[in-house]
Amino acid sequence: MNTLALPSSLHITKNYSNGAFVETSKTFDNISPVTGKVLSRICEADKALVDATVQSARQAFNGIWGETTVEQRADYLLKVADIIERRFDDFIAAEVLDTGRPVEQAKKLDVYRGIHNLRTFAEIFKHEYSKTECFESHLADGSQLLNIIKRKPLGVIVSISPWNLPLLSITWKAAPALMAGNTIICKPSEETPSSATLLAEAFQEAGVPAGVFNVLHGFGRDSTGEWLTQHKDIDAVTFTGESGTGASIMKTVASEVKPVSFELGGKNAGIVFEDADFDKAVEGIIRSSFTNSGQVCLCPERVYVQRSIFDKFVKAIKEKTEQLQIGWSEDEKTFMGPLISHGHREKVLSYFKLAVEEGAQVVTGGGVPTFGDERDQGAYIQPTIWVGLSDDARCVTEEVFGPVCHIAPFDTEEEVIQRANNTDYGLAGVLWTTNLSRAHRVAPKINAGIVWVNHWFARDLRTPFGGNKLSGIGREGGTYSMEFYSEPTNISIRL
Ligand code: NAD
Ligand code: 6OD
Repeated sequence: MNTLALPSSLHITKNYSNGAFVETSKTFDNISPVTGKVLSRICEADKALVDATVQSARQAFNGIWGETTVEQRADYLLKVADIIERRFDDFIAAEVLDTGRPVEQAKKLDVYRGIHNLRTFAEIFKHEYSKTECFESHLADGSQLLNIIKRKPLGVIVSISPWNLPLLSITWKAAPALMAGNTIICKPSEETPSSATLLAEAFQEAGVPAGVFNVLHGFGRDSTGEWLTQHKDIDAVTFTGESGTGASIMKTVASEVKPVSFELGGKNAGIVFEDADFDKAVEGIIRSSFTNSGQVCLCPERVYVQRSIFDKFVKAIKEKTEQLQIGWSEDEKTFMGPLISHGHREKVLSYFKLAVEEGAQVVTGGGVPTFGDERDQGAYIQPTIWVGLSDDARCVTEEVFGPVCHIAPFDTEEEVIQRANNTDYGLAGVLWTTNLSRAHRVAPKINAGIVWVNHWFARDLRTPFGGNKLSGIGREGGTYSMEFYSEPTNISIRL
């Protein structure tokens, strides 16, 4: 059973605007995906609060935050990171109760990365942000110019984030945005509001000036998300979520030509060559397809296995998948919790049905587990493996965002590269091979923002992160984030 409890300040989860926690009259329920019970009530920001928050973020940008040095901003973020570390258990409770994920995952991935994002961007920007370029020009009349290129922040940033990795996503955006000197308004997903308000508590305790970091709760369309992105006085939008939502936000900001950074959906390919370390590849594909109940944009939902090892691979992955423990977050043996919501489970179950209609053979899973306790009111689902679908089946081309993978045989390197790239998405690829030349040859030919060889999801935060095609626009990470959250100005001086 889960014994974790939300900190009492989150029983009514408030917005954080202009340095104060704000209650609104309209609230919605935060539902546990483990038991279906109400965890807390969330205050939805109304239009007036959106306006007031944008105004205070603008004032802070033009005033107190605009006066800070990059070193002072780093000190603030490092204090916030220390506070998260001190309140580690509260952050774990918030993240685990909202999502139903295993506590072990929240410790090693979510809350760990929340802290690491703040510290890493503080350090990178301290070293990189104040670097200037200089060009000397010699004009025809014999005079000279000195051109100094300085970075400046964009202004008020709106960050809209999804429910799958809540604290990781919000800190991944807020840390570089603030380090560049912007102010930010974060709208977390309506499904996972708790860790965002807890983060606001950390910003308040760290003494970050009012208006610099804000959290507004609510939904997308006809609610906080849309009101924020439609607002005339914001300067840029950084968004993580579905490709379709990205397309709507792009239309919303088009008339004002606002810059966007988009991290969107994926339909990633995993490729297992016959020379792979077999056991590691089986474990690796299971981990990459089913971690977080398959709710990671980087999960491979399409797996191609070289024909000579195909049958053996399918047999082994079936056996191991059936041993995975699905259950309580606090049980150390739990590998997989529930999906985020009953609504999302309906969507994933509709793909289970569709796969069979499209001719799939279900290797394992395909249904809902039963427990005989209150978890039966949760949003649990079985990890599911299909074979036998054609490459153009909807289950092989559309993002399901659940614990699913389709496994298909392939014969040659050229063929599998072509099939892996035959997608509207371009986020990630995973290769399993012990042949170094093959790894070097194949990896750059996969049309994706990141290709992992013999591992998955380990990230160096200095590297670029993002996707091609329907998977996004732009790259963030290290100095790539600096490129989005600031712009160069040329100061041209006649000597
Ligand atoms: P979603 O697009 O439904 O929602 C994301 C956020 O957008 C939420 O906060 C939501 O309230 C808000 N929103 C929805 N409609 C809006 C609108 N019209 N205007 C403004 N805001 C709006 O996505 P989700 O279901 O929360 O997350 C799952 C999706 O996110 C998957 O497609 C996954 O692949 C993708 N994702 C991508 C990455 C990446 O780095 N590429 C990372 C995580 C998740
Ligand atoms: O690792 C990251 O920095 C990152 N943004 C991961 C996103 C995962 C998507 O589900």
